Amino acid sequence: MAQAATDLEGFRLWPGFLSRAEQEALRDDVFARMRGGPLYIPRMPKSGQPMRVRMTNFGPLGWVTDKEQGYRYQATHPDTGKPWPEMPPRVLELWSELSGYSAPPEACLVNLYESDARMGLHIDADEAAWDAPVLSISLGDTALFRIGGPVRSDPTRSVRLASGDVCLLGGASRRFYHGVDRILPGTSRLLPKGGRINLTVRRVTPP
Ligand code: MD3
Ligand code: FE
Repeated sequence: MAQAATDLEGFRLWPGFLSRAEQEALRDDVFARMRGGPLYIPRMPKSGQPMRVRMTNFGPLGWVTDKEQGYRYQATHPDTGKPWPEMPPRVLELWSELSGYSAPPEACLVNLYESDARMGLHIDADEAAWDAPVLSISLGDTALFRIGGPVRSDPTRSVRLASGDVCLLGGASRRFYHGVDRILPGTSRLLPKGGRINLTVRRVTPP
C-alpha cells in the first residue's frame, strides 16, 4: 500500500494518489453516471435553506437531505425516484486498497463545489456502521479543508485537498468536526467549468 503523508488519529492523506490520466478517467466516468442521477440542490432540515453544494450519489444507498425529512440515506434519487447509478469500479477498487474495511462501501456521495461554495463544520453521524472509515477523493480545484476534534470548539487545522488527492478518515478522526472553508478557483483544469468534485465513500449499515 502507498505510504500516507500524514497520520493523525486515523486521518491519512495520500497527495496525488491518482495520476492525471486516472483523474480524467474518473471524471469522465462520474459525468457519464450523473446522466442517470443528476445533481440536485439539497436543503437543510426544518429551515429548508438550500445548501451551497450540489449533490448526487452512486451505489445502493445515497445521503440526502430535505426540509421535511432531514438527513438520511435512501436507495432512490429524490427528484427522479430512480435507484442511484452504480458506483464507479475505480471507487470500489480504491476502497478495497485503502480502507482496510472488509465489507464493500454502500454510498458514494458526489459533492459539486462551484467556486463560491463551502461546507460548514459538521460531524458525519448518519451511518450505523460507526467502525467503518470514510474515503474521500478530490477532483478539480483545490479545497481548503478544515478538521478539528470531537468537540466543535476543539482546535482545528487546515489541509489543502488538491485534484487526485485521496484521504481516509478512520479511527478517532471519523467522528471529528470538519468542513470546507473555500475552493481556490483556477487551481486545476480537470473540470471544464472549474470547481471541485468530492467523492465521499462510506459504509452505511453494519455488515
Ligand atoms: C473528516 N465532505 O460530504 S470530504 C461530507 O470535501 C463532507 O466534500 C467534504 O464532509 C468534501 O460529509 C469533506 C473528507 C471527509 C469526509 C468525511 C469525514 C472528511 C471527514 C468524516 C470525519 C472527519
Ligand atoms: Fe462530512
